[in-house]
Amino acid sequence: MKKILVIGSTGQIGSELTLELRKEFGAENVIAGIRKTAPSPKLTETGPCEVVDATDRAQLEAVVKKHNIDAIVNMAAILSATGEKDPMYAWNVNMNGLINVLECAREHKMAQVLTPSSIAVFGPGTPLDNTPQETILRPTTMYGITKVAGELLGDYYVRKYGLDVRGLRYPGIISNETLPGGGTTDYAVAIYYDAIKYGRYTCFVKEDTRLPMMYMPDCLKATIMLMKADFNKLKHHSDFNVGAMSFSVKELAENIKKYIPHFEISYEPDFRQAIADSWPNSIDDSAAREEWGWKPDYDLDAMTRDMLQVLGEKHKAGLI
Ligand code: AKB
Repeated sequence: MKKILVIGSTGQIGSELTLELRKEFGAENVIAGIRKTAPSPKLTETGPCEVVDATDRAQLEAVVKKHNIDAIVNMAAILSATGEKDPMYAWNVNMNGLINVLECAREHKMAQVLTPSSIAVFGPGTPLDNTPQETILRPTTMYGITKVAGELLGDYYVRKYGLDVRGLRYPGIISNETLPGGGTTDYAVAIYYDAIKYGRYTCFVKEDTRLPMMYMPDCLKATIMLMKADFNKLKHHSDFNVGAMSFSVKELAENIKKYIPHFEISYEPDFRQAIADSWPNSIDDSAAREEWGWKPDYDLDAMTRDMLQVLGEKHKAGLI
């Protein structure tokens, strides 16, 4: 890979992944694809930026030609909760954006496309504990439907055209740089911000809701490990389960209380409860471990200590 375009560079994962890829592959070789008119200086000052909306094929094509792009990381997606409010919007961005990326990569004979999937591919009927790599995929959200279709499309382009397409099923991702938006797992980020700012949090899912989660440094590590993995050693392509930790909201709140004893939590479940209930408690990521050596670094306690320290400093500095 010589020139990488990251679509969705201003999102929760995209914003940190773009900077990490610049360290890994050279700042001038990683083009931040942005949609916002005012992206953060961290993106604009550390390497090239271009306005790219993946649903606009002509615009994507122009950026690819201008920078001789030979790999695309497609981080643009409408997540589960926003997708339930506007299913056609989710379909348009997640499906039409992806097919444009795949077609563009095929026509330009690109070296690689990385397009993430999610635990949202699972649904009722999927085993909830240690959910296997190969299992029932019958999601009930539009986001999940687009992610299953995306996995199938990715594998189709590998088989039919020999295009190197890779993807991993992200669990809920927790980070302290850019806020997530429109996901069901967002509570696991918001709880830390509110613990620091107000000492209390009202959660939109019940206390016994348990989901697979991952801290951002592990998410970046997994994504880059998969991008660098030897294609010939991969038996799977677009659908790797990746795990790190799994906890209930109650366990998360208790862990935060260890460091902020006055922290209080209350519960007001909304429509996102049904989405969370349709997703696994924990997942089996042995295929990722076997095929490209996946191993996470962070557990719940290590993540909490880091989150509270970073957000505590940002709060003192008036940044949050
Ligand atoms: C969401 O909650 O929609 C996302 C996801 C699990 O893919 N964070």
